[in-house]
Amino acid sequence: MSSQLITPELRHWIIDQAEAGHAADTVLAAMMASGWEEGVALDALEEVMLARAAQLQAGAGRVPELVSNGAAELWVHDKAVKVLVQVKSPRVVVLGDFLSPEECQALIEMATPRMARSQTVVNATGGSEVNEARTSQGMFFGRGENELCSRIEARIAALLNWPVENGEGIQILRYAPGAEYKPHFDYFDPAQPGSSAILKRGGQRVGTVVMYLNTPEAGGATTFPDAGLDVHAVAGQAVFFAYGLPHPSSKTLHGGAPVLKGEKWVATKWLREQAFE
Ligand code: PD2
Ligand code: ZN
Repeated sequence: MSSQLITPELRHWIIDQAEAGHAADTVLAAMMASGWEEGVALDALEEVMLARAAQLQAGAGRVPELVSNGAAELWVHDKAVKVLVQVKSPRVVVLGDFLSPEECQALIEMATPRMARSQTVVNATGGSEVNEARTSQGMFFGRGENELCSRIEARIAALLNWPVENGEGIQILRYAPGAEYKPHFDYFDPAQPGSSAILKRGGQRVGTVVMYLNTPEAGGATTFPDAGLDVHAVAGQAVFFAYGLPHPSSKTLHGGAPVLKGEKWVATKWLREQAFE
């Protein structure tokens, strides 16, 4: 079996079937019903499941992943969303029209009275504190706090085939001119003593969606130094990235570059391995 025949969509579909508890026979029958020749389908099944077993043994869990039919525009829950750029390693997807102009504006308006200097989680203790690496202001909505948050959460869940319950509440950040978020990883460093307390609630973070609520006049890109990638902040667009292992080898080091002119507003959604209650 040439792995070139196994598209990422097929690979995910096979893994999803297995994880949903369907027997190999049932999956094979479904593949044959959609036109696969038996021997080829069997080889593909075996190859995907062996690779998956090796991945799990290496400690990598399931991660959120774009549900795609390969089209440049996808219908996601309640909205047409554009797939603008995809990077395989690190896994990064840039999306267009992810939020409507009205949704961006409403998030900014609802967040404005609740903004305070951003804090970051202190991995050593599990607490949080103001951090010089993060000169933005921010607030958190509770998950499902209002109809708009629920709608966006459902859209993200559908986009990435990831349960709404495994998501943290949406965070809003505002960067004034000169403000930045220095490069960091979003996962919790398992080696830090404070991480075990954080991980009890929902497990590791495995994916991030940063949604841009406005277009700064200059600066403010989300940078991925290990991938040589800068994603410009454009109102309504979003960048999704996933990290199967909480390790720098995920190449998901990323930062918010200084805003040079105007301000920058983003909404961030972090996705956990398990239900975040
Ligand atoms: O605002 C950004 O571009 C940005 C960059 C890096 C946001 C985050 N990280 C985050 O919220 O984790
Ligand atoms: Zn981040």
